[in-house]
Amino acid sequence: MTVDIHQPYDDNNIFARIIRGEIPCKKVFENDQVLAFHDINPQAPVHILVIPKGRYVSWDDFSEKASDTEIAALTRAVGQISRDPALNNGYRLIVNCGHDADQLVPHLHIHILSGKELGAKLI
Ligand code: DGP
Repeated sequence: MTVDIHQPYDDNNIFARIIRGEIPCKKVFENDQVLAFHDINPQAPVHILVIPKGRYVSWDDFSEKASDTEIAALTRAVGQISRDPALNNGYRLIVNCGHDADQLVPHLHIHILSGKELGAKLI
């Protein structure tokens, strides 16, 4: 089921459970504010999900309610992960937000895709 941008945060969503360590993940980065791990269904040779540890359903929610510290932390984490030599040839960031973007997991996540020519752009 797709995410409704305005739905309340569900503490049992899959990424909340990954943050709590109840479900394993292949971790690539972690600090106090951010966790990053490999996507379970990779769409490219490199497919990493970067998530804030705070309770945010979507970009909509995060950009309105997150502190400047959380916003900076997420941005810096994406930058740090993306500077890995494996991504030196370029990468694409995708954030699906709400129903029309087919967001499936109701916890904000930034997709980092890399490791091949990624093909046609939507825009
Ligand atoms: P989106 O459509 O933007 O909501 O993408 C959700 C992504 O989450 C999708 O690419 C698959 C990934 N995903 C779903 N469940 C799990 C899981 O349990 N572990 C990991 N690592 N990724 C998951």
